[in-house]
Amino acid sequence: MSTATDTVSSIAPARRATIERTTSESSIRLCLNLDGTGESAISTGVPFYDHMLTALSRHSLIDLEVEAHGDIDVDVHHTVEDTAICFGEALRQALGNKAGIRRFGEATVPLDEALARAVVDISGRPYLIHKGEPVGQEFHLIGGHFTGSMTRHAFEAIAYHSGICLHIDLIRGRDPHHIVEAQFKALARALRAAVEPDPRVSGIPSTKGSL
Ligand SMILES: [Mn+2]
Repeated sequence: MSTATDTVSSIAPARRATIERTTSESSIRLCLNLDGTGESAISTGVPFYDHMLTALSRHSLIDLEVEAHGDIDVDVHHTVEDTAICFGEALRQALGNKAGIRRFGEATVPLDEALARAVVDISGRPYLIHKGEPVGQEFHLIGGHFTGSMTRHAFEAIAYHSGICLHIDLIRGRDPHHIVEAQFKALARALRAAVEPDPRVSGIPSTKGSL
């Protein structure tokens, strides 16, 4: 029978984080709640990236607030990369010691003709494998402002700064917008599974005892 004390002690600390990061190229405030409902308020000054981060939040059920001001008059590069760095850092902080999580997540997501797969291991060891985009995807200016090459760069920043192992494969796709969005949605669904508490896991899900 559980007592009031047991109930209180069994409540895990809130899995939230707030990151504030300012450089000569960008100023970013990002708040994230792993146990959210997919609510977001995103403003990066890069409309297509706002669309991708909104999809990332909605389909991961990670609540996400982003207010980014960057030198997008130069190029979207710094703002996109730095926001991804903040997302990765927030993910790492919010996960804490990673006790009780599923750790692994995998999702294959279609968007019309595009199909993308993401596989995540919350391993504590940053790694990215990103394959399958058609030749020339990196040169598309999606929405007239989002360079296709930034898709991989954002995934790199997320993986390296959160300390997760991330494999993303574009299985097929033709439309540049669909190709990026399918990958962000696959990442979202894989992350949703990987960061989710697993009631059968006690402690840190690693034979090493730490992640
Ligand atoms: Mn860069």
